[in-house]
Amino acid sequence: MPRPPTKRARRSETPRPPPSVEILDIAFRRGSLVTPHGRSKAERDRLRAELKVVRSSATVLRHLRLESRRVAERLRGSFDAELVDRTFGRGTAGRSLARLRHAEERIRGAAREAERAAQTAPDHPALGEVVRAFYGRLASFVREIDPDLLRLRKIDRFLDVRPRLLPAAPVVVIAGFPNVGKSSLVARMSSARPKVADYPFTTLSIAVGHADLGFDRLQVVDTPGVLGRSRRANPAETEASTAVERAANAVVFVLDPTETCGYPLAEQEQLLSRWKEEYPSLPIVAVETKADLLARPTDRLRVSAVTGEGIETLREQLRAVLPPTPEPAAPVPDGPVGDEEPPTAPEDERTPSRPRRRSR
Ligand SMILES: Nc1nc2c(ncn2[C@@H]2O[C@H](COP(=O)(O)OP(=O)(O)OP(=O)(O)O)[C@@H](O)[C@H]2O)c(=O)[nH]1
Ligand SMILES: [Mg+2]
Repeated sequence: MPRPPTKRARRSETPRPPPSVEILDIAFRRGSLVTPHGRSKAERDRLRAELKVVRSSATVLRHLRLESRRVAERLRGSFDAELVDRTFGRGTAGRSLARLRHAEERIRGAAREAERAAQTAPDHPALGEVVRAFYGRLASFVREIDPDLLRLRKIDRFLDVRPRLLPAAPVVVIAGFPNVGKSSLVARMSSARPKVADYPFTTLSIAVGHADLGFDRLQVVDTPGVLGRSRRANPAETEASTAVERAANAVVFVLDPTETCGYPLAEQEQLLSRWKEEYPSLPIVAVETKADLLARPTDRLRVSAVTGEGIETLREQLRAVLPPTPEPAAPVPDGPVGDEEPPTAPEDERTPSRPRRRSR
């Protein structure tokens, strides 16, 4: 006998009503719960009509603010704003937020008109007509922005699972070919514990760890391996390049001279040269990793995520190229990766000297 569908399956089969249905339902319910006090019946009728307008519009306005507030806050951070632009289309989130604001203004205007109409309505039926007409306008204003509410909810869910970068602490992005040892280095340098494995494309999205640089709380961003071939960027690469262009104060470019990663050193060097050309104002510290496996003479800093060789020198080199944090840094949390408060500081309070990609 076929099993009855589970609760979760039943829930996913039932399509959720559009946001406007939920919001209006609550608003009309709150409107119907008014109990006016007045000396005469006529006075109570008028007051009831006015309260219905006031309560229902205030409920809708509160819900619209709740729907937009979190996204609007996160979009103040340049990294999140750019990531959302690249993922959902440039300006999409901003346009939806603007349409919500416009709807709010129209609702306020309609509520003011309805309140005035209720004050001069001659009798009970006329008051009923005022409330009916207002409810109709309110419903159409909210229904019109259903696509925007759905889009903002989607963006909110997307941002919820993205690592957050604090605007005030410097950011170092760890980059290089796949499988060279980026995540191992991030784990050695910071609080992040990314997955490390002996095959390429282990890391599929950026992750943020924290390190104490002595004077500073440093955000260390692990990225998926970049091959440097010109092709359409996948979501992981979009995230990584957004982190470099919008958040990085420096890059640690990891080269694997042992070539156990599976990519020739010459190819890795070519990518490094391209990065230097593309980000001329960004300090790029090139390191050769897996120093425990190969002792080859080099002018670059040799590091090993296994023995810790070169890690302290790398920290010193980063200290030298990073701008100091303007305010005393908060203590480094022990929590999971990317669990910080959303960035809320305005653009001009952010750590200075973000690089800009050279226009091609
Ligand atoms: N001996 C040695 N092995 C290392 C070192 N660093 C990384 N490895 C090994 O190299 C392999 C790849 O390491 P990851 O840190 O996952 O490399 P990744 O660059 O993050 O790889 P992707 O996320 O796939 O791009 C793993 O098997 C690591 O154990 C090192 O310093 N010494
Ligand atoms: Mg990795």
